[in-house]
Amino acid sequence: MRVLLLLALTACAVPSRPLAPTTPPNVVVLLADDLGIGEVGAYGQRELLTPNMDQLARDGMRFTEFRSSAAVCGPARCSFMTGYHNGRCRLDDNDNDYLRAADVTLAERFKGAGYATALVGKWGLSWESEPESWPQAQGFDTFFGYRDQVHAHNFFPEYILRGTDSVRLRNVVPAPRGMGSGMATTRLDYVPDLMRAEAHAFITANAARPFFLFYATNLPHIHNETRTVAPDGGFEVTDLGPYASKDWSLPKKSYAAQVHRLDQELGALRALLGSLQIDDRTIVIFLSDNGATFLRDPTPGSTAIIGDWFNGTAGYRGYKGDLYDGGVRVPAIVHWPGVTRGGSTSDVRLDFTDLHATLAQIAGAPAPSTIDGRSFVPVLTGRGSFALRPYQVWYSPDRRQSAVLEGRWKAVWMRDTMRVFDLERDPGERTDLRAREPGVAARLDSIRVREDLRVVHPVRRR
Ligand SMILES: [Ca+2]
Repeated sequence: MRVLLLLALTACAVPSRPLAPTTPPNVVVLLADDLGIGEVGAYGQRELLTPNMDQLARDGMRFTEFRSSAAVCGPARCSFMTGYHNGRCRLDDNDNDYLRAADVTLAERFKGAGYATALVGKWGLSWESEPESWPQAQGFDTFFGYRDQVHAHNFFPEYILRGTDSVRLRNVVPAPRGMGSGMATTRLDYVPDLMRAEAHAFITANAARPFFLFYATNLPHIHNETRTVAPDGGFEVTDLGPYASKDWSLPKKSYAAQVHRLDQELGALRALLGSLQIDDRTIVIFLSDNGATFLRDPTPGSTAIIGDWFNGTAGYRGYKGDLYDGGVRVPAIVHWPGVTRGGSTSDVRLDFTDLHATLAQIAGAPAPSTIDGRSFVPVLTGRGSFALRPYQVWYSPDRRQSAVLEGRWKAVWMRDTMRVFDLERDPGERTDLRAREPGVAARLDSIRVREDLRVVHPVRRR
C-alpha cells in the first residue's frame, strides 16, 4: 500500500503528456551479454566510452533497481520471453531444459497483435534436437544468429543460422569444438557485422508496420573456449577502436573495444530509426542479461578478475553466476518517445520477468495475470498506479544458489549456507544478519520454498 501511495503521488507530480498514439509503437530491445552495470557511463563508468548508452539515458528513463531474473544467460532470457521467474521457467540454469510449443513467448504475443517479429543474435532457449524450441516455433518470423549459446561464444564461427538453415561463413576453424566453437585462424566474417546488417534490413523492410526486434547481441561476452590461448584473451574484435594506444594488455583493450562496438550498435540502430523517420514511434530498450564476468584476466601471472577491470559490478557483491547483486543488477534504459521523460530515473524494483507483461501490454496483447511479472507501463508513463511485486525470487540449482528479495531484506543461499542482508544499510551484502534476524530468515525461507515450482515443471537434463 505504501508503494502504491508513493507512486500515485509521484504520478501527480509528473506533467501530463499525450497518450501513446493509437498505432502501437515499434519495440527494439538491445540485450547486451555479460555487460556489467558499472561499465556504462550513465551508471558511473569513466574509462569506457559509452556515448550512445548515455544519450539513450538522457533521452529516456534509467532504472537504478533493475535486476536480471538470473545470473547467467539462458534463464534470464527464459524469464524475458515467458514472464515467469526461475522457479517456474522451463530453464532455471543454462541449457538444462528448453521451451515447449505450449509456452507462450513475448514474440508470440507481439505476433498475435499483428507485429512483425525478429530475433537477431543469441537465443539460448532451445535444444538442437527439439525444433519446437527453436525461435521460428516460438513466435519469431525472422531469425538470424545462434540458437545455442556455446555457438554464440564464437564471433568468427564457420556457420551461422538464418531461419532453420545453416549458412556457411568464410571463417576457418581448424579444430572445431562442440556447437561451432573453437578458434578461427581465418577471420573474414565477423558476426556482429552480419547481425547489424540483418537487424537493419528487418527494420527497413518493416518500417511501415509495427515490429518487434529482439537484438540479442553476444557482445561483449568472452569466447570461453579460446580465452586462455588466444592473444586477445577471447575478446574477439576487428579493431581496438579508441583504445588502440592505451597502455593496457591486449585482452583488456579488446574487451573495452567490444563494449565500444556494443555501444556503436545502439548508435547505429537509433540513426537508422531516425533516417527512416520512425524514431518517434519506436521504443528502444537497452539492457544487459547478467552482471560482469567472474573470469580471471588471462594474462600470465595476473590474478585480476575481468569484471573488475572497469569496476563492472559497481561495488556490488559477486559477479555473473552469483545471486548476489553483482550477478543480477543490470543497466536498464527505456526510451519511449513522447512518453518517458528525458533524463529521468526510476528506483522502482523490477526484473526481467516484468518485461514480458510490460511489452505485451504496449503491443495491445496483455499477458495473463498468471505469469509472475507485472507491467510497469505506469512507471514509464507516470500515469496510474503500479503495485510492486511483494518479493522477487531467484533459483540456480546447477550452482546450488537461491535468493529472495523482500523490502529491505535479501536472503542468499550459496550451496548450503543462507545469509541475510539489509540492503538499505548494506547494499554491498557484506554483513550477514541471519542470526540476528531469525524471523526475517524464516519468512524469506518460506517464500523460497513456496515459490520453487520446479516440481510442477520437471527439469530435464541433457
Ligand atoms: Ca550473459
